[in-house]
Amino acid sequence: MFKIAISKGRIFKETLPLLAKADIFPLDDPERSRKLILDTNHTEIKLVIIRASDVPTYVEYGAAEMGVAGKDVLLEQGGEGIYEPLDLKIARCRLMVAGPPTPPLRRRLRIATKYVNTTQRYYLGKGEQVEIIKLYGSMELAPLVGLADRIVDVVDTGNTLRANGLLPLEHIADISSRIIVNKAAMKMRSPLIKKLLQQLKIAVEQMA
Ligand code: PRT
Ligand code: MG
Repeated sequence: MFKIAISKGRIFKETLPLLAKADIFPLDDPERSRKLILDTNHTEIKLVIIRASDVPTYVEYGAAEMGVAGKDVLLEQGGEGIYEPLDLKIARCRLMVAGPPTPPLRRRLRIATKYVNTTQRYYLGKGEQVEIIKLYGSMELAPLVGLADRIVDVVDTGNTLRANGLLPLEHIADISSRIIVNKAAMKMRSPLIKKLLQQLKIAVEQMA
């Protein structure tokens, strides 16, 4: 069996046309089905449907040979023990510092984010001491209720920031989704992986 780990939602939707160009078609729709392992038109290839932030873990441990993960998730988790051979250029967004137009409440900035490690690294690089508060979602709320002065989150259209009276302040990184591959699988399943990567690379170039 060859498992490709992928999250449902935007990454799944945007990966589907690329997989199609590599002649991989899932036989179920993860938005409708409750199945976590989806069959494809190739009996040996399955799609494993998991949380976006769990994809690198499955691939690192070899529970999936390949995966699709946002660069934001890879930056946060270190991306150690896995290869990152191809940028799919999908699910693009920017990792940003955002906050209200008003000056911060505290002298030492308090930052709410689910990207704790990336935020730590970013402010260390700037030589700025900050306090980081770990949240699991809806970061935009934190400055509105005085929990934090700033947030670090991914921004696409900026509509969510605007709707909550927040401004994008600093750009940390451009984000897109990457193909990741288990290191042992890269050797053991090399012919299949090479073929898939070649087909996906052509698909990405055609989409550009
Ligand atoms: O939802 P869950 O907690 O399971 O995980 P997740 O939120 O990480 O998964 P998902 O599917 O929402 O996102 C998967 C990946 O998509 C992320 O890891 C990013 O690499 C990428 N991506 C691209 C985004 C966005 N664009 C994006 N806009 N992920 C999240 N958002 C959020 C953003 O934070 C904001 O709150 O969507 C909201 C709307 O964005 P605006 O700027 O268009 O209003
Ligand atoms: Mg989400």
